[in-house]
Amino acid sequence: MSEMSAMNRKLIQTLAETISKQVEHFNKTEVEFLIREFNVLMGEPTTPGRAMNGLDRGKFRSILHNHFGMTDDMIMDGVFRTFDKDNDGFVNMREWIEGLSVFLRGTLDEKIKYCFRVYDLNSDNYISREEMFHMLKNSLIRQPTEEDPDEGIKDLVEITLKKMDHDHDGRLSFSDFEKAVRDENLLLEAFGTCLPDTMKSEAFEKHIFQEQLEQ
Ligand SMILES: [Ca+2]
Ligand SMILES: [Ca+2]
Repeated sequence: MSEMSAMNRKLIQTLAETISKQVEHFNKTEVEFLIREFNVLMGEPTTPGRAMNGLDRGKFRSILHNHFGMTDDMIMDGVFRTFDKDNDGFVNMREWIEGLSVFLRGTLDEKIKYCFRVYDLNSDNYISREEMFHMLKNSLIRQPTEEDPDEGIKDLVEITLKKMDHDHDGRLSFSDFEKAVRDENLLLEAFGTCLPDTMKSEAFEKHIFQEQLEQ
């Protein structure tokens, strides 16, 4: 092993140690693997002291597409926005690990917060009628059964509001959304699939945690 990669190894272990203390659902070894995968995805080795922005929107979206079969642009942008907590247009290493902690292993509470952020397209803390309309239209577009699909979607928005808008102000606050999902868990992904199913999630974990171990 060269001196350089030994140094990287040490750096990654130190970093993993720190991050694993702050991330809910990964242990130190898992964080180490996630850092390695992040570096592979970045396409360049970690160099101490060198500023790294992180995964840009395009790279991040191709991961969602290739590993999790996501195709919906609006949802993929929402997932990107939710991972990119500091809103700098890049998912950095820490955001990657914190995001995956919820994405792959989150509790219901964490997933409710996550989905709400994905669906709140303009980040104003409410899911508006317009946002619901766009997302439902987007996710239903492959089923052209109605003569005027927009009318059908508007009806669906009203039905959804009736079910979820507990304080009747015509939009969903976080507490409306949270209450509705607690009563009926299926509403978690009411506006589009933004979490991986068990099979994809397991395959991704296997790819990160086992295949690397076998190398
Ligand atoms: Ca960021
Ligand atoms: Ca909003």
